[in-house]
Amino acid sequence: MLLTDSTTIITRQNIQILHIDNGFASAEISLFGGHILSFKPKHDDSERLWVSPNALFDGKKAIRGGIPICWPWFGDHQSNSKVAAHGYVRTQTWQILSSEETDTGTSITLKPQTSAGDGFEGDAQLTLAVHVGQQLKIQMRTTNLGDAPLTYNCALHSYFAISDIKQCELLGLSKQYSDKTRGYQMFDTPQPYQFSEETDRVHLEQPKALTITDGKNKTYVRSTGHDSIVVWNPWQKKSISMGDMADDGYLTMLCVETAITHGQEVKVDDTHILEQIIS
Ligand code: TA6
Repeated sequence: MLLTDSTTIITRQNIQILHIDNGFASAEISLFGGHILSFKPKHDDSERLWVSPNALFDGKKAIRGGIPICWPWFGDHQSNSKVAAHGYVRTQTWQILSSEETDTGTSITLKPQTSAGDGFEGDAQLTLAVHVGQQLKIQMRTTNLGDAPLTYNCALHSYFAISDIKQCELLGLSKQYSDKTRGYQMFDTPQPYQFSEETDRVHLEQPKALTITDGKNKTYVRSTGHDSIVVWNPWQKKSISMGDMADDGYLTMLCVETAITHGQEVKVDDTHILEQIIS
């Protein structure tokens, strides 16, 4: 296996995890799902990502927390109720394509076992490029290998660690959003953007920079290649209903997802890149 000096393999239940520890940060990437589980910059040693204490590491169910890779669709499939929500790559075992130490950190590229699957007609290759440095830079690269344009949706479904959702504020969104909890009706983004109930929103704007503040810490989220930002907190009732979430799990997490939810076309031989940078 291609490993660098700062990378080791650890095992958690049935899953192999890349543990990266360099001069800038430590991080963990599960080979199940190509799923980043942890990012802790050395300058403040503060974990940016949230993983449920009840998450399953059985190699079957998507891990609750970290950064699930939703591809080649987001949410429920538009026409096929038999296929899993958020696509089929977050429950595959991925393989390392390359790893490299650079003067700004550790770069790892991975790909799923297959980019083909029920529910997607495109002939594409998905690769994930992760750079662990002072910032965590994640790129989902979708290359069209076919002989016709393809269209897909996706998300870096990032779960951020916060001290208390009731003290949390999200800065940087200002336009309208579609509210899944209210029949996908459109509403204006609240100012200040605070949380007091189940929140499941697709913001139809492409902010380059967002800030999550909880009164103690600030997490910065920068995005490119997206058409929307998804914001999700299940709140208490849904947390209780989820077996891989503690009843009060909603209190210390917030999903801010860099996403394509309205169809991204990729021309033949082209590559679309969805990028999220966390600091
Ligand atoms: O990103 C928000 C969302 O689509 C919610 O509707 C909720 O389903 C969440 O993703 C988690 O989905 P999962 O399939 O990981 O339980």
